Amino acid sequence: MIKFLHCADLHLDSPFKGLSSLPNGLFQRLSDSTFVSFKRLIDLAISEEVDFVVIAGDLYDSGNRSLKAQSYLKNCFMKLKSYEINVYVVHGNHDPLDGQWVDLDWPSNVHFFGGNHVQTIYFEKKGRQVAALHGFSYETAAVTDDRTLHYPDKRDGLYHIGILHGQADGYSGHSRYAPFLLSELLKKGYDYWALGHIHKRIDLNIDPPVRYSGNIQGRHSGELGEKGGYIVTLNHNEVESRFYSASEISWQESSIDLTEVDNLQEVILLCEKKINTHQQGNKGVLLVLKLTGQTQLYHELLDGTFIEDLEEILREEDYDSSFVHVVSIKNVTTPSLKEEQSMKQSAFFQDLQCVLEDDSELQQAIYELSTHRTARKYIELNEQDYEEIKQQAEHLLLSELHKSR
Ligand SMILES: [Mn+2]
Repeated sequence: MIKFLHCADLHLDSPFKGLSSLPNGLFQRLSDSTFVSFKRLIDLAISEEVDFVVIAGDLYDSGNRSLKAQSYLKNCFMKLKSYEINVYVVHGNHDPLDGQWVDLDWPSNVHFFGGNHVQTIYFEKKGRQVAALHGFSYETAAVTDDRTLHYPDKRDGLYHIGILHGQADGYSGHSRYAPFLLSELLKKGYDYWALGHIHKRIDLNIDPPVRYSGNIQGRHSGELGEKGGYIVTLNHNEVESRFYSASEISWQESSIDLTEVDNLQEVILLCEKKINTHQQGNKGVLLVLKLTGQTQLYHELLDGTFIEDLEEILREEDYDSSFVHVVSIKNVTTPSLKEEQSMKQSAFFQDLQCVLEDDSELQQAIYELSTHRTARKYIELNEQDYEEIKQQAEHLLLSELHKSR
């Protein structure tokens, strides 16, 4: 039997760009959150008495691994060493081997997979080989070829674990690094595939598990929910695994339907109620609220001042223990039926619908952004993002139309 922790995409020392306007105490807690989350996982590995820890890439957020992140990691690994727990690491597209960084000496329980080719490292228990771990690190950020070919087949009675930082076929929205087909992974006959790269928990296959553990701390409103790692036990042909949440602060999204609501006072109450349902233990929550529904309040909400004031009213003061902080309130309400009918007759509205239905218009509008050298590095737009841009543009234009009537 072997027991291990599978985690990935630590992105230690993420700068949380674009969130620096959050209140001071909160931003500080967010800045520390990747570290706190990883420490929880290390403590979990120790209390669960695992044999080893597998980290499937992107330990650091940037190619020039920050010294702070490196020494933190080293301390964590040394702690694991004192419990005789090994660590197996591959580097991903965010922390490839060709970056520039201060080279630290790592404790002997830590094994880094090399670049360029798939390497096999054996895990021994009481002097006997019990498991084979296969993997590779990104030698440069741009590993875009399928490397599954180079993973050897399982041909013995050991437990075999594949570690791969890459993009499963059919999952859009992430850059195509080290793409692979699930069917190719299954052919290897391994007992477990520890995947990294996609920041979401996904089981591509149940038995044997082929799994993305997701990242360990959500970094923006696109990375919703609890984040953490899996404790996995392999016992002959049996697999048992359990997800443990470790994230210090979770991103959440919630909708409030205003269809039946006819005054702004009630909107405030509904928001406060919603916020209360998101309180949890001693964790922090960053909440995006969405106002939805066909409502007679549509007009009053169009003038953004109420929403701005509402955001202000709902703000917390204290970010020390548990909190729910409303990051933003998105107004996606639509006008009541009667209103909508009269709107639909306007020529402006009809033009707007034509533009929205024509995808090339949107492509053209954001062409400059998506081809900008610097912007391209930070922005990866997926289908959902495109839909959201469209929705917001529609909303903005309609509110202009209303104001001018
Ligand atoms: Mn990543």
